[in-house]
Amino acid sequence: SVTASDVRLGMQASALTQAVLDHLHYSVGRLPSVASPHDYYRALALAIRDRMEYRWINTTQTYFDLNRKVACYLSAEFLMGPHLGNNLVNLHIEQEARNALATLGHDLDDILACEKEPGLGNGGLGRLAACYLDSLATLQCPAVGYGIRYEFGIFEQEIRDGWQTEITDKWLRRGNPWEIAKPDTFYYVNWGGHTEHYQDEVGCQRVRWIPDRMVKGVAYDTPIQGYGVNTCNTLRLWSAEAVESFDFQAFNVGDYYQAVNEKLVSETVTKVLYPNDEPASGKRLRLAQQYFFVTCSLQDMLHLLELAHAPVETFAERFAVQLNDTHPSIGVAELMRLLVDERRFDWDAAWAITVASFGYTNHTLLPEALETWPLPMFAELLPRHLEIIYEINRRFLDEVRTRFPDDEARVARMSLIGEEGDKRVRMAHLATVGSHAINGVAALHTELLQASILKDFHELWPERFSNKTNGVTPRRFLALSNPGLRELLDHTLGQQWLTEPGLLRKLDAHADKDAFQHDWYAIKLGNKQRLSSYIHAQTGIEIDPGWLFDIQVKRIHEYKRQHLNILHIVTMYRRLKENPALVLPPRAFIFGGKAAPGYFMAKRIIKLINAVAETINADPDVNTRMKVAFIPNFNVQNAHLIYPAADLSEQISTAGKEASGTGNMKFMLNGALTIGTLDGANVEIREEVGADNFFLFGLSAAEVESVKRTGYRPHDYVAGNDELRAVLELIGAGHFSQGDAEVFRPLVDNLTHDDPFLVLADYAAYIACQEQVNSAWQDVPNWTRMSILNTARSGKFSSDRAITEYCEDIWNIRPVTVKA
Ligand code: DL6
Repeated sequence: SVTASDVRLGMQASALTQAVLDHLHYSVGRLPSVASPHDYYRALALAIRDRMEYRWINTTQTYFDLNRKVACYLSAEFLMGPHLGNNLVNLHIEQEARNALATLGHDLDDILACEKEPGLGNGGLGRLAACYLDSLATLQCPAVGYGIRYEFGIFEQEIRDGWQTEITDKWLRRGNPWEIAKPDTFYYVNWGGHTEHYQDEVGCQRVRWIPDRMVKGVAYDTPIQGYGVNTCNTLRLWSAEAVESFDFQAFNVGDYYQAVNEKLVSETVTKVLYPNDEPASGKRLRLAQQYFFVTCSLQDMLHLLELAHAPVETFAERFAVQLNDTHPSIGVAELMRLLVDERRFDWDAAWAITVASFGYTNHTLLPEALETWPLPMFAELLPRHLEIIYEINRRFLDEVRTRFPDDEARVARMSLIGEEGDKRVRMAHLATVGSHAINGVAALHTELLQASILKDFHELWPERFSNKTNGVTPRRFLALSNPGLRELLDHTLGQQWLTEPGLLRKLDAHADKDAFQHDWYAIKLGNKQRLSSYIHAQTGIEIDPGWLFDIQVKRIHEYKRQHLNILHIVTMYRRLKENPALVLPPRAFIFGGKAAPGYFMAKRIIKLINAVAETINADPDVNTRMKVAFIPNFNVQNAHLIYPAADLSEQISTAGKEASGTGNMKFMLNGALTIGTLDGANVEIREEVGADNFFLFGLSAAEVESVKRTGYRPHDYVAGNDELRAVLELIGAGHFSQGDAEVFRPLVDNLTHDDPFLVLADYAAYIACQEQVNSAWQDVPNWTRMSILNTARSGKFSSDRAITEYCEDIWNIRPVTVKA
């Protein structure tokens, strides 16, 4: 029999069955006989949350009692993916949940499919933050993720007539069982107004900010369960609400509608996630969002210090505050304001605390993605912060002048205020100057960072720079999403590989064994069957699971070069049309990814993929040997089906442009071979797996720079390569667009006249490399062997390794055991 306490906490199937029935009754309010799968989803989610809540409270209590230093990961994006499946894995109760639901007449997989994932991120940067939270909890490290509870996350993508259309992501429409609203945990956030300088009672010059608008940031907490441990950390997301007193004021003077309007305006702050990949300037609301979540988070830390009766002077001993890109970098000025203006610290003491607390991770070198804010806009929204930034800059540039006398060009380059064109605040400089540790996200990226955009800073403070190569969590991206492979690994290695991914290396010894290869191949085939059914259901396209699955899923961007992939596809299409007897192993070219809504070229690339797909898939001359599919709405949920099904992972960005990539790691972990350039973490992937097990092509980052310096003329490549010319002509002439020669003209013209990402320069090498792929694929045992070696050597790319490095080198955070 199931006791009352079992209903909340029991891990056996019988207790879970009872817990689901209880929640169906008391929380969802539905009779089991009429409850929908979604009702069961909610009931099971609430039952699982109960089990985490117990660990969550213990964890919070343990950190508080022990006064341990906490990592505070500040990120404007957390792309968490569906929670339920992951929590079942981390609590080790998948099978029990499956049995419990079966007793109630439901299949766990159908129930998991009901979850609407919180898409509170654009891509790699937000998903990295989510992997890091998983690792922090699994490694039992005290940590909080701080971010924004967007009402609408990343848009949902539908493909209509081959074009991307954006649909509002109403992820909260049916509620969110994973979060707990904390209406009593809130902070005020001010905007606008002006500042006043005054002398305090002891004769010190002080500044007071007189804002003219105010909103409230309210906490919503989500538990983050570690794998196989009692640690359950917190993701705290802030939601904007109108301040009641403001409403009442208007109400009292009789303007009820103004009061309601005030409320609407206040709450727009957290309405919607901005797409990245668009020029990062000029978006006032975005700066407001950044300040909003950063001040709430810093005020929360100060409040926690107060609760612990710890002096503010110990801030940096209690909190390691990591800036996930420049989005939270206004935190540097805000902590100074909180300490100097509100806590009356003197400047130097406040600055020492600030720099000791912050670390900054850079995620991009692309100039258009580097955040700068026009001074007038900044001054209007955050007048006091602008004054603080001027003062930080004045002191910092004095230091630069002392170290590098008579070098005013250097001073101008390093200033926090950019003076080329309209004056702007350079957020990457603010983040760098305000942090004791600055890192890139892959070895090559860190090198380039130190040699390019932060070169002067690296010369000034070399000791502050380090590399932290990204990582991904093997719990979500293998155990949860590839259950077949998980079982084989558990059986071969024992379950410890999930927390000690170095153990995967032991697979090396099995890579040549026939029986093992046979099992491996069968699992991959099963995964391909699964994906094939999904693609059929989503697009109507039928793909034979026995074909080579060649997959490129990621944001659509010119630097990621989905169009290079398309040029290869069209090349093969032409060859097959011209020579029907050509021997070509059948291949499915699979794409997925969203384009920023305002990104003209990226949206045209999606249209091109779909147009080429339509022509090829309908052509009996070729469709027995090649097919093309674009999976709509790439997200974490369908990523679970995609990565495990790949034979070939396309990582073909222009060298020097992809900071790291993490999709490349997820594919590798699931046994895909990579075709790629020497870019981002590809370099390290190739080092780990060995050059023989990686398809390398293309210019290196140094060669890309040198080609650009000496004057790149894409037209020369067209003139020198008949096949390339024919491929571009075919696309340009409207062969894939029913004769419409206009639709792809901008793409073809851009490639032949400008080609900023050197697609044409790498074309020939890419085609040649794909021929190597074809011959390798035909040797099934050897391909399977290479696939096994990819998984075997992927251990380095676990987010546990990355987080351990952050904890040891930057944060000085140590694990804490939370008792049961
Ligand atoms: O570090 C996570 C991820 C990298 O793997 C990608 O290579 C990089 O493009 C991405 N960067 C961004 C930048 N967004 N902004 N700003 O998403 O970060």
